[in-house]
Amino acid sequence: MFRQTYGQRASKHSNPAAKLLLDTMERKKSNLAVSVDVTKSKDFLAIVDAVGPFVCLIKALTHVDIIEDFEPLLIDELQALSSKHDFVIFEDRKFADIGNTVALQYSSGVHKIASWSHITNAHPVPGPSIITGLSSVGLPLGRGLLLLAEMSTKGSLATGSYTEDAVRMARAHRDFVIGFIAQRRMDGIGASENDSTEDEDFLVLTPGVGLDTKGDSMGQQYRTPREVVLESGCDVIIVGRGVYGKDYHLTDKIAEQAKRYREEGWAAYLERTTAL
Ligand code: S5P
Repeated sequence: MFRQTYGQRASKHSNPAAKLLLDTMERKKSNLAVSVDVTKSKDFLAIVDAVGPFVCLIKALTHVDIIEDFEPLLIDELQALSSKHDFVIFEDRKFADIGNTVALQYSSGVHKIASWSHITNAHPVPGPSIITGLSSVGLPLGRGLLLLAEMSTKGSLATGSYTEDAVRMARAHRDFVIGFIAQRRMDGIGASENDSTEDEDFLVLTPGVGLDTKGDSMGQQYRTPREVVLESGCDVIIVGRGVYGKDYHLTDKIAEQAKRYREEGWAAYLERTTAL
């Protein structure tokens, strides 16, 4: 799958959210996702509108509990921007509880995530029951789930056998688990001899991407789009502060940065798919 185009891969996926994301990437020639971690709805919508033309996906309202002035209308506005700019919505909720609880968190409450977010994610720490819980809500709606198999932070515990078990859990639920938040390609990881993995195609969405710095003061670590897409075989680069920095209000500057990351990410992808 490493060398196949996003479009070729889209046609082989049965999960509607995976198909939608791959088709959107091909159509918009973008493997850039922007993560919008700001606290005011107004800033959130202004950034989404500015980066919308350049992204395949918005990691939003990431994380919905950050927004101080949340009102259900914000979801309608996000959906309108998703239609206007043609991007997929991923709520980075990082579910991590028992199946029954996550099913309620996903379907209900103020945010009703399953009703508007094409993709969401979960920590594999509770075991396969977290997938059972989330898929009872998300699968009938055509949603997709990513498992956090690795993290970008210094000292992450999601390594080694934890990562392998996460991939095994995904392999057993391929109708709903479409891939991972991880730092490298995961196809075939943790597979036994009896597993047939040739047609395996997990999407890998990768945070911890920055062109100008190597990290922050709280353990975040950045790699370049080239390292992530070409050297590690990941599919989507997730960029937050590298795009919007501290200048929430300078939408021209934000759009320029999004364009820059999109170009870098796409060049790395083209090199990967055309290399001999
Ligand atoms: O391992 C991870 C997983 C995630 S989802 N590392 C991460 O940084 N993230 C998220 O990606 C994080 O919660 C934040 O929303 C985004 C990275 O933001 P940036 O500003 O550091 O690019």
